[in-house]
Amino acid sequence: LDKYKGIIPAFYACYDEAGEISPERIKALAIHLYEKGVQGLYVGGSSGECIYQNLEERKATLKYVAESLKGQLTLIAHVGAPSTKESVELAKYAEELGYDALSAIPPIYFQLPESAIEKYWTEIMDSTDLPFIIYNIPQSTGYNLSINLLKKLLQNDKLIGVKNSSMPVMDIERFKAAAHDDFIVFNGPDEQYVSGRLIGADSGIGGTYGVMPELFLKAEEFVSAGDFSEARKIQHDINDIIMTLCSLNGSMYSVIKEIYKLKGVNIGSVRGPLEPVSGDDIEKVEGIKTRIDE
Ligand code: HMN
Repeated sequence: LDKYKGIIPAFYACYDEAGEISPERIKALAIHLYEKGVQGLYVGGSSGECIYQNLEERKATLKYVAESLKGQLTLIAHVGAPSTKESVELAKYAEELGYDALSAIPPIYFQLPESAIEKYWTEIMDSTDLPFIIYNIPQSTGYNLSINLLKKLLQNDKLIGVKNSSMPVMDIERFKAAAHDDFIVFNGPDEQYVSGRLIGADSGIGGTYGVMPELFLKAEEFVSAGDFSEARKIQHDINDIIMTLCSLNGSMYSVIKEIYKLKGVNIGSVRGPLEPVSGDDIEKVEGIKTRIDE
């Protein structure tokens, strides 16, 4: 399970100037991240704008990332979609492409009973031979993974971990405690990477790792070495940067895409209703990039 340990950036949606999926840009971003020395990629999740893309677009993204990096990095495919049918179709496609693992949010829009959520994740798990990682992000989905459901789902050997994006770091500890020793919990909120690791997260999947991989790799190095005071200093720098990213007009994803652009990796902008960076704030992105480079 070592292949899931380390810094795993969430892959961003890559569009051309007309806002359509760009194979060239997908490949360029994949190679760029590979060269930074990260452990793997989480493809087609929140930062991948999954809920704003149709099935063909999501398949194309999975395909071009796999073509660029299969066998070189750990590739996790997020396949959560509005219906079970679509999620299963994506899961099967990811397996054909050679992905290492699958992951999915719970069902969205309708507030379904836990029995329906259990069935949804189980049907995805049963549809392929790949290991599965639950994506828990209650602030967006309205459902917070219960220990009760986690224990039920753990009877299925395919379930190998949870990517936990809830804000209480304590949830990481509770999920670890409820599961077996090999169960992997991925830290979700980048603002809490160091604390997440300290309370038991084995690894991290994050949306801001890609624009500042050096900082997260360094933080991980200090955590692994038990040097918490140095790890905390890096977390402080990371959080200053994230707070600035979030203070500009436009969605955080669009700010991150502007930073990628300044780094020479143009992956286009965001798809509506997400908002692009607007007005004078475009100039402030340069300052954030400088701060990252320091
Ligand atoms: C994904 O699925 O794209 C990411 O793995 C999600 C990840 O947890 C990010 N959350 C969201 O984008 C909602 C965080 O890494 C986030 O980018 C970071 O904590 C900054 O707020």
